[in-house]
Amino acid sequence: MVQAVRIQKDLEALNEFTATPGQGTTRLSYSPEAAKARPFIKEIMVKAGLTVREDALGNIFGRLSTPEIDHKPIVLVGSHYDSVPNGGMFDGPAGIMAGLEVARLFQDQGLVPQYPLEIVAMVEEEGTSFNSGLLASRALCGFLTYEDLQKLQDQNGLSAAEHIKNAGYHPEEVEKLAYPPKALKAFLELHIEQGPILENLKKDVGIVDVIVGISQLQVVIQGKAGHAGTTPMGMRSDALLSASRVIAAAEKIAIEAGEYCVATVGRLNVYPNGSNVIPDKVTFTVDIRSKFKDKLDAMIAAVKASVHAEANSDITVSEHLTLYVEPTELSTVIVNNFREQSDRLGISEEPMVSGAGHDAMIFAKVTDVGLIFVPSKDGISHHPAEWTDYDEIAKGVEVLFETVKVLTEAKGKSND
Ligand code: HGY
Ligand code: MN
Ligand code: MN
Repeated sequence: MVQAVRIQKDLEALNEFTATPGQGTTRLSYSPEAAKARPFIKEIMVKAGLTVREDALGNIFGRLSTPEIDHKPIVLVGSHYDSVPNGGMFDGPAGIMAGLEVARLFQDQGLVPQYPLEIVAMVEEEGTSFNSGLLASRALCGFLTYEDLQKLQDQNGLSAAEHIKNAGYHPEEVEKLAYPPKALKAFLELHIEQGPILENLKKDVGIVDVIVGISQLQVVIQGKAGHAGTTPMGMRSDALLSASRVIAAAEKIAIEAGEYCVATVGRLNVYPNGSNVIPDKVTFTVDIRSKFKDKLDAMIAAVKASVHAEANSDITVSEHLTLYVEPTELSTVIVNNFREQSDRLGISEEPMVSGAGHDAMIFAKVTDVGLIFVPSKDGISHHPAEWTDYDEIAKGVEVLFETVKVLTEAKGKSND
């Protein structure tokens, strides 16, 4: 029987590793908080009967297997342990602890998988560090190169590769991390919904069939600094004014694109950032998403056009995509299994589109993928008030556990 209290204990303990205690969870990849979290994650994986390894990026794997089945494709279950700044304690960790609880249930019930079961805690899903999320899953699925890590930069211009190296890991080995083709039988992720639907409909779990397409556009606008008092309005090349027109345009573009289309400017830096200095340079991100590929592409093109419309003899602009993942349909085999298990267990379920991006959308390019949501209180996420009751997580774990048993063709020790 799923034990919510074990999930609660692990989540509360992991949440101790935050740079902003009392102001939500801030655990960026390769931060001191992440470094403290790793031994804890490894320890609870070992206690759950798993064989633990860590890869060159700091992804942590717990494996339940036997020599007879070691060569067979893996059922991988997990999520990420990095966060957004001042985020919530469930976004990512709920999926890792769900996987761990499944492993403990195998241990409690003496279940022996006929396909290896791996629980994974992944780095850098959020993209907070280098404006390019889903980093671990892209590496594990073979879509990330060392060159990519050398090109991605943090806000101070330090490359992702240098960050990873400074944390004691090996970015130069990133291309060796990918699971070989067919090495995965399935990838399953439990995640908080991060929206209000399940709570409003009073449903226990969401079974995701589509994840919206997600993109991150990095924009740089270069103007000319000047004195705020002595420079006449007609003689300015104000980078922030240009950026503000692009930001307003992005909102209009998304509203006009209709349902399941969104655009967000969440990160913006102004240089030199003096209250009496005309902004010289502005860098900002535009997060553009849609359930429909054609609308996603059209919105990206329209936002890019609004950036270039700001260029003139005194203003230069540049933009490039740091992330682009098409809308992703998830495996009907696993969606149906989740539904069958939920119905059999008397757990109410709702078919859902995910407006949030997840590692699941990358794994869906190489294997069958299932994503199961549990409710978010008031639909809040990426915020300290993010909350999901542990009993609600436990219901999602019950469904996950049954599906993992099916996919691993688990047998009781008794009926060998
Ligand atoms: O941004 C997202 O959709 C996810 O929370 N990384
Ligand atoms: Mn997440
Ligand atoms: Mn998130």
